[in-house]
Amino acid sequence: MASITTDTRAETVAALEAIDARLRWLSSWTVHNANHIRDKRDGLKVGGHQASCASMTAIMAALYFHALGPNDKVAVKPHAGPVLQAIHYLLGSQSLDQLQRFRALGGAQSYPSRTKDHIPVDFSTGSVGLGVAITAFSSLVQDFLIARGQLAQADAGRMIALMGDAELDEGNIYECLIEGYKHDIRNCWWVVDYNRQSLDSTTADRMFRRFDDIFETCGWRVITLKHGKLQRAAFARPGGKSIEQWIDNCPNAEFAVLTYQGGAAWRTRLLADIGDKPHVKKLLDSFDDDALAALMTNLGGHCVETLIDAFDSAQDERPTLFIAYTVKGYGLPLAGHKDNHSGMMNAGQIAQLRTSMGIAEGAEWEPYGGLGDNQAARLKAFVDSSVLATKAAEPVAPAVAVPARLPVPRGESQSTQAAFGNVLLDLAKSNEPLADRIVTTAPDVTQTTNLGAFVNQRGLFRRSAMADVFRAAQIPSAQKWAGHAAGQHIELGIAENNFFLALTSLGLSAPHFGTRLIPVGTVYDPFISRGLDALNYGCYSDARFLLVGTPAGLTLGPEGGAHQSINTPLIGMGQPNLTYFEPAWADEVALTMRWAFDHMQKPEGSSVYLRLSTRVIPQIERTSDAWEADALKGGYWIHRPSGPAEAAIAFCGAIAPEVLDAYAQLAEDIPGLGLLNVTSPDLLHRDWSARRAARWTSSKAAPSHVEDLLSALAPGAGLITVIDGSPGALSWLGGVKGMRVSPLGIDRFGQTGDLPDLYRTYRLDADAIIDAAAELFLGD
Ligand SMILES: Cc1ncc(C[n+]2csc(CCOP(=O)(O)OP(=O)(O)O)c2C)c(N)n1
Ligand SMILES: [Mg+2]
Repeated sequence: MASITTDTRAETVAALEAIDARLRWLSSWTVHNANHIRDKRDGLKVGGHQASCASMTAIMAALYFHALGPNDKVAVKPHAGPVLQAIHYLLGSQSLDQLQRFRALGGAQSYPSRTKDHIPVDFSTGSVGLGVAITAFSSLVQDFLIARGQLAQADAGRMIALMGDAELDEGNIYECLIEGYKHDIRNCWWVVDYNRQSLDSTTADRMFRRFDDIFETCGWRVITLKHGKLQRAAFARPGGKSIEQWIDNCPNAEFAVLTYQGGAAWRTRLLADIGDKPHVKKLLDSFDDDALAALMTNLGGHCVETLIDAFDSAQDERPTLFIAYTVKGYGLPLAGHKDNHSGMMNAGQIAQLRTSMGIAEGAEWEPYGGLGDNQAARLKAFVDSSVLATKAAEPVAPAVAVPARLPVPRGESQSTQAAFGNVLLDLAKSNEPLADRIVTTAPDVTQTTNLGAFVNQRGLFRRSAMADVFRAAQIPSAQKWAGHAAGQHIELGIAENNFFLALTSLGLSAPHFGTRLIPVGTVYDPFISRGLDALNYGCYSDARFLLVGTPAGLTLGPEGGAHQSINTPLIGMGQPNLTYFEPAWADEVALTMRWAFDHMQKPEGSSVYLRLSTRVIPQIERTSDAWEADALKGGYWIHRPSGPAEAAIAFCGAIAPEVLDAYAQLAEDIPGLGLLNVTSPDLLHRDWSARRAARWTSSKAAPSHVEDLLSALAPGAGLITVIDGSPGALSWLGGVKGMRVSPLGIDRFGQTGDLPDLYRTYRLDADAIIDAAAELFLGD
């Protein structure tokens, strides 16, 4: 790109300007069609953001058709989704039908979606801030793969975020900057559409110069594109300096008002403020009103030449923030109006825009409409010869073999958390190909979640080697913390949001980079909530990872209420693309981990969440493997109901000893009492709902697993459900066959205490279970 000739440059600029205009038109028309032309059946607003799109069309034209390399990946500002759709429409990789169904079922999505859109989308966006930060973590994942020889340095690309300026208000941006600095990330660009407007209003002037400091402190280069070429030329003329200073000092809101009002208003205001300065009046007189409006809004982010120069100047690896000044709604009658975020052009305004582009009525969807034949052919050739047009589709990475069984950690008494650590340790010591692909990560809880042994075996990942200073000084420690390029643990600071974004990036390594990684992340179960939106984002992106929430529930007794997770079972059940298991014993841990490693790799699979505990409990004796198949479907009978089969206890996880104790006491009085171990409330419920839905959607009538299980009980039997968490995770079992339920669980904040005290206080001990059974049979 450096050795571009003057002629080629002029042609490139002309082509990019023409694309900019086309993108502005097509994105506006796509939104207009969905809101004003397509049939509306429900009276609801369809929505879309013409002003947010127009703010970015020049940036996207310059990026996609000039700067983009073959391996670059881009996260597009959610509200500029229609511009991305329009780009692919010009390329011929998006259909008219999809555009016409923008925001309709099965059509182009409101915000770019990896899983739902029909065009290539590198990163989903929507929840502002997350789509930006994910690019930093994907740069890290790219470096991880390069360091391990799984990606050639020459195949590295840039991870690019096109962001709205309001995204700079999201705290996750700064958390990610700090983490990125620690890991020395590279090949990352963030381009801010700096229109100084958010949804509600114009943004604070006070932040004008602060972003530079913040990013530079974190090792980023900051390139500000404030003025376009027209403005720079005017500033160089007599009187121009005064105009430049006036623009630099103009408050955001006032700039926006004048932009909306147009040329005459600009002139009146400039003359009033600086008309008495030398040469200013003469300079202003040399522009008519339209030209003056064009000059005053010729900011860097709308000037193709300024944009390509900026992109061309940042060709090294250093992470770079481009602050591109823009006008929200640029080129549209909505420009600058503070209410323009959801504002839309009316029929007259869009017709005027169409006419101004020379597009005939009825030819609105013509990709190159309004251009002469030659010009259209030249522009199409330019688009077709872009790097983007030849970009390869995402690779399909081969699966990593998963051993038929993972050995069960030994020990008569164990916790599920320790068993998890030991399964990983066994793998780390093995020669299994799976072990080489596992990448562990944790938000500063590596040791306390039992990842330490794996890390000791496989090392910390660092692009440049990092000595274990304590070890070198011969100070005894169980942790060997040397970092090197072959390390398999990515150590993160405490910010849980970063943790989930890192898992997302790692979990997209197969489609992004062609190498499947098996990410395993541990977090204190209650702090899942801290990163919940990022977890949802990862699942929506269909990233694949194993999430381990541990310790969980009241078993964190002495830590107190803020550390005891209560509603995570409901998160596990409610989160799409995440399958939740809560094993009770070590053999269930090994079984579900093996299942997870397999399931995470299946096209129709998902991420998996294990909710574990540090509570050491006696292990169950098995006489065969017969329980395993049912356990992987969500539950199995430890004691199958027999005889009259009038009651059963259904439980989940580390509360098993209290349940077994109560069972032993109750079995004498309730003949045939069943004992159901629910390994996954989530799978049981999903399967049951799917079967109910199937009554209307298909002929599949096979009973769900939970129906099969509960059919072992007599009609009208009673169920006692027990979980160290929200009782709602199991109480629904009563609805499956219309049984009475006594649900036990936690629905109040926890408090400090030892387990006997807490189980008694929260009614989870054997006595409570026996009382619950009595209540079922004796009534109130
Ligand atoms: C986490 C989150 N909160 C709120 C919203 C709703 N929302 C959508 S866009 C927006 C403001 C966008 O402003 P900016 O990023 O500056 O984009 P612009 O449209 O100005 O280009 C808000 C608050 C959202 N999408 N995500
Ligand atoms: Mg904005």
